[in-house]
Amino acid sequence: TQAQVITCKVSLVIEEVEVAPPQAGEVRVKVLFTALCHTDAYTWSGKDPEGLFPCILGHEAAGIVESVGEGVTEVQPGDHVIPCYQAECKECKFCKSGKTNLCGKVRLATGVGVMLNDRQSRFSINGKPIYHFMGTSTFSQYTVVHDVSVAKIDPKAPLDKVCLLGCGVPTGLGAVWNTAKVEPGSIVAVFGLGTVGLAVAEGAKAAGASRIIGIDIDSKKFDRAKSFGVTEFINPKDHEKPIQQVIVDLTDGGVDYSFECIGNVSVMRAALECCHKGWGTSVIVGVAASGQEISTRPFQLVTGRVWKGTAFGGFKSRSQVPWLVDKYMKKEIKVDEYVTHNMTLADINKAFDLMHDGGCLRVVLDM
Ligand code: NAD
Ligand code: AHE
Ligand code: ZN
Repeated sequence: TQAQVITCKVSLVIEEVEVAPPQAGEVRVKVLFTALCHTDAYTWSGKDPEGLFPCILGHEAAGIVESVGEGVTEVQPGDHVIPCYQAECKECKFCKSGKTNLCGKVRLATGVGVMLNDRQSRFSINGKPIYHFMGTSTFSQYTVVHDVSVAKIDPKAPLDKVCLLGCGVPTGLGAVWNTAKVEPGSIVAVFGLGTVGLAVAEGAKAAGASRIIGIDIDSKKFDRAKSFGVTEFINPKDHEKPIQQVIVDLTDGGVDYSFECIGNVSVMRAALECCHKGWGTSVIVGVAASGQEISTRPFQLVTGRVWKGTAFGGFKSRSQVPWLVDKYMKKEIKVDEYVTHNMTLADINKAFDLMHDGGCLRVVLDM
């Protein structure tokens, strides 16, 4: 018989890496703390069409500027910063549009794991390049990022906590505040009660939502979700009817806003279809694997439902991450509550294993 392909597990390896000095428009950052986000696991799984290996993953972090390249004016060595995978140059067509937080300046380079200047990587092992990831590569004690991809923050903010403001928490809050613009009194459904889904619930509560329905296939998620604002829970496994029908029946015709925070295209469909006829809006937050596509009957949109998506919650990174840090310092948004585990870089493989545990939200690695 012919030998078959074998699917098996591999570990991330910890290697000595050479990190080149920052070139013009670049910043070298000493990463002090980094958290793991499910997007790192997604790219590592091989399902990300932009995944290029070997690379250094990681994009939810905080650190201190070590050195800057020529022409960098907005940060200097010693500044406390959060790397931003969604850049903000303030000059490109996207940044000037007033319609999006996406930035065009460095995205083509970051999508292929290199820096804009010379289309090369700043990481190498024995002269062999190692690719960057999302323009951040924070699973490294030092990284080089574009100056448009770094937000200077209050030096008093605890870096072991505010590293979370590099991705998951802003994504959930911003999906509600910037993308959906949830109004007081709204009925909201949140699919997936991980960090992103809980931040959606937190944002919806702050926006004055009257009901926040949390949907997860892991009932262990429910208790904790109450303190983030979820008012009712549904486990689709407890129902024979499609989950969208269960929700429509519970809400007199559907919710005003729904958020898919999983990355599952069938759930994305359910999230759209549980929205109220005429106005219900569904926001896709989860990242689905390469080759996956969404579908629904066009009639769902013809009859007024709206399908949207969000990247980094629509926040303009360099302008608004410092504002989010200030809100955390004033105790206006939660951050500590999303950190369930603290480990060191040496334990990164254990940290990835923990992400599959129902009790885990964010693991923060001390670098
Ligand atoms: P997570 O794994 O912690 O949370 C996902 C939750 O979904 C878990 O609680 C899991 O039990 C639940 N779940 C899984 N399948 C389900 C199903 N069929 N029905 C209901 N619940 C189900 O992940 P996270 O870190 O919160 O990230 C969520 C998603 O958001 C990921 O896809 C991540 O890549 C994506 N993400 C997107 C952005 C963005 O800018 N758009 C930013 C950050 C993360
Ligand atoms: N490379 C992936 C896309 C992944 C994706 O959608 N990333 C989100 C951020 S996830 C953070 O945890 C995002 O911001 N997307 C907009 C952008 O410019 O990348 C794929 O599937 O191709
Ligand atoms: Zn992320």
